[in-house]
Amino acid sequence: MKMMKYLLKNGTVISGTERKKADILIQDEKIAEVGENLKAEDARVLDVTGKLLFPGFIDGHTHFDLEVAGTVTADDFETGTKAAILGGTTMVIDYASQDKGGHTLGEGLEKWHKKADGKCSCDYSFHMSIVEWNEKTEEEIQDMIRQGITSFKLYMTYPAMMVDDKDMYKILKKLEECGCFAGVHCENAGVIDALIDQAKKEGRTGPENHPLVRPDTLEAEAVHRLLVIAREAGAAVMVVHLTNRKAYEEILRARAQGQTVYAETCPQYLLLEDSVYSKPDFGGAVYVCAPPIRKKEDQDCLWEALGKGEIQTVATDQCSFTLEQKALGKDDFTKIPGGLPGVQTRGTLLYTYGVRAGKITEEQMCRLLSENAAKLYGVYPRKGALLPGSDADIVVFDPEKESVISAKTHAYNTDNNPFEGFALHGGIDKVFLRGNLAVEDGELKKDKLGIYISRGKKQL
Ligand code: DUC
Ligand code: ZN
Repeated sequence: MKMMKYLLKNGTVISGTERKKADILIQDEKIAEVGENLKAEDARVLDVTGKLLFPGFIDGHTHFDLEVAGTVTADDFETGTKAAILGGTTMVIDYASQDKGGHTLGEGLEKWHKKADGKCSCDYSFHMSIVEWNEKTEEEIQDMIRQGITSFKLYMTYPAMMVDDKDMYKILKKLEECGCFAGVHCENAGVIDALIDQAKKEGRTGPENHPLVRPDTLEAEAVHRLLVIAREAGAAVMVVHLTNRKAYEEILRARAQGQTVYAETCPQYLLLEDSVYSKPDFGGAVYVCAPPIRKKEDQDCLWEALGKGEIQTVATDQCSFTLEQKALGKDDFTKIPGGLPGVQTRGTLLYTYGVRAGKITEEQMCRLLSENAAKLYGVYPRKGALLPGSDADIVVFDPEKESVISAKTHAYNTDNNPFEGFALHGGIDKVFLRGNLAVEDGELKKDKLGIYISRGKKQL
């Protein structure tokens, strides 16, 4: 079917390095031209005066349709990617996983394709979580690369997923040899288990104990250990969902020694404080995620790091549950399924509390939400850029639109939102997905247009 041609007139085009007034001509799935005074008689002209035009946001960390603690996330690829595109995210990279017990990466990938295919309203790809390392897994890395998977995930916590230091070293080394890298969940599993045992012995069962058994020091220790192992392996590595100053300082220390270390953080670590875990009536359960939400001084540190360009991406770790699901841990906080929704409001929160607050610039926002992820995950400049030839994934952002986040109006399949009541100053006006006007006036006009994106090697 012939696609509509669009001409976006008089917008402000944002890249990672500049903002400029320009028109954008969209033809088929691609950006055909970017420049002043563009004309195209057969195009639908949209006046975007006063609007910011960002490359479609990329969320490099989501968990849709994932089994956690005996239940499955409330949002699957269908509802999750609808929420994503309504928030300006035109591509998600979800975590596929190998299963423990002699299973292959290939099986894991197939399982995730089945979960996602035909259901997505934004484009998608997968990272592959490696939970078991043997000769077969090692051989499969090249298969993964051939199938467009160039980034991997390793866990230093969670018994069903974690790898030990020996395998960590071997995996990081192999990935580096192949031009790939891993994002690593850094928390010290053993000491966390000991602190949980202690809490249980003392009869402490509520969600306020969650941050106490997963302190910042145990994240920092794992980051330190990871970076020592990565140094020995000569491998670049990424720390995902970085939450606190002590862990951040470990990254700076390793970088000062010449290591390549990428870092990701998430809005919940930038905007929420650990007092949320003490909300009455089991209210703290909504915020249970790992690593936990930290203190104000950690937020300040993360914002400062974003401003200095020391953190490369802001993703979400989207992993949503209903209150009923959270109540699985009513009598035992360790049974509360961990995770929060976030994929819909990453851009608007970062604009409101980052750009408007003077903590980051619009160009930095572009890098943090789109350009850096595109480069790291091997899809630049097809994604992450508004250049001739790029996919026409475009967020038309209204800097003056105001709203308030609420579970009553959000698109997630959940009845809770950790950012409930947060005022937004800046909102999504329109979203194009590969040349299709998918979101207009806050509504999804075209759904399930998302396709699997095969990725290349990193360029950052
Ligand atoms: N942390 C969570 O809270 N949920 C999903 C995975 C993770 O790392
Ligand atoms: Zn995660």
